[in-house]
Amino acid sequence: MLEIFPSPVAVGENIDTRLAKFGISRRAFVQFCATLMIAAPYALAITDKKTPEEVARGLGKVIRPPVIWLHFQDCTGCTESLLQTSQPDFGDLILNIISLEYHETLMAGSGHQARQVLEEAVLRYAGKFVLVVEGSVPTRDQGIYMKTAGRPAIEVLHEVGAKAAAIIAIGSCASWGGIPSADPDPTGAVGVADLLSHKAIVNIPGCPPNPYTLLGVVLQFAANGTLPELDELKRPKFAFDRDIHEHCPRRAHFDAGNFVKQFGDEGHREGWCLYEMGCKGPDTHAGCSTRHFNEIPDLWPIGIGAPCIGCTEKSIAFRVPMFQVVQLHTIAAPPTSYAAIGTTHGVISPLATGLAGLAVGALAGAGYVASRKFSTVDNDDRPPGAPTGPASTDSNPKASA
Ligand code: FSX
Ligand code: SF4
Ligand code: F3S
Repeated sequence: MLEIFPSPVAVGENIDTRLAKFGISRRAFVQFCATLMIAAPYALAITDKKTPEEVARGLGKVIRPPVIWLHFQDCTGCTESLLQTSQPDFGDLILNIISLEYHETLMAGSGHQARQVLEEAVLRYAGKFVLVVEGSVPTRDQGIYMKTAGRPAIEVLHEVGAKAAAIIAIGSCASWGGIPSADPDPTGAVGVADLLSHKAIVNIPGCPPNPYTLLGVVLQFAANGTLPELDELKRPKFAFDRDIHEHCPRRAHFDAGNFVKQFGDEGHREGWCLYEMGCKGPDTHAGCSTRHFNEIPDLWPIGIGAPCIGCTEKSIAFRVPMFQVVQLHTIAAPPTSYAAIGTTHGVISPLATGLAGLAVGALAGAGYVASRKFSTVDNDDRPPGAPTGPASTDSNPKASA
């Protein structure tokens, strides 16, 4: 962890007091902590506890962190993914765990009234609040593309950002431009880190990102004044240290050479690998394959049959064509030999021998698939019925179709 803040934020009431005041059940909070423990393992680092009840006891003592949330060029999907949880209590819970002082989409006020709320919050919590930025910032033509309360977005960001203790860029737009920065990038859209490089910034990319990653970072900061360890793109390692392909439920089909060729074909209906449809999973770091959205099993792009577009990668989403096949840089072929299978009693039954024969047959098949998968041989050269393999180049006829 990066020890960048001398002491935890210490303003306002703690989470337990707040939840009791608003009648939020202990059960809902414990359930929420259980989800958090899986999605953002930082919680264990904060409280050093092992069960959801223990984590809830530890987090309950944390002072609610003041958060100011600014919107720039975005679709509001980041906010939606935070609040549209499948458990009705969770939306309320989130708004009570953090102290959301200003949020343009959720607040009732507007115009001068809203502007005043922002100014007062910045003043009251100067040097203590977490600034969450959603959306990219237009930099072209003196900011004529976006103004709030008559002032260019870039000015507002500089003014509020200067007083923040830490800044979290939520979503790919705030991290490095996202959709608004796609070619031809009419507004000169950039991410927060491009404008406030001297500040402590955490990028949580994704379009939208996983909301539990945000909560994990905010609560860690509130609990002990630290930010999680980051990778070279300023993403928390706890959420972005693995690629999608590593834990993808369709990985067995990739290894076996079973690829969807067209949306709606038999392979697609059977849940085969989407690599040949342009899936960027092998080049994309994110936890989507193990931490699904809104607590609904299989609710993530590949889970519903869409290829990963690499939305958490600066150089992929909105840069590389959606159906272009990625080069395989780090994926090794399946092993050519396997550990011997023995029975626990040291006796090999005729049934086991039969199964072993089947397994060897299957492995020989897999070996054949592996050897074909990385070859440059055209699919037409393969024996009838043989599975196809990943492309050896990054060109895909679908991309130009
Ligand atoms: Fe961007 Fe957030 Fe994509 Fe949308 O607003 S990261 S367009 S999901 O929601 O900023
Ligand atoms: Fe999953 Fe995509 Fe990898 Fe196929 S290529 S196993 S769909 S991540
Ligand atoms: Fe984005 Fe790919 Fe996950 S498109 S949401 S990183 S599966």
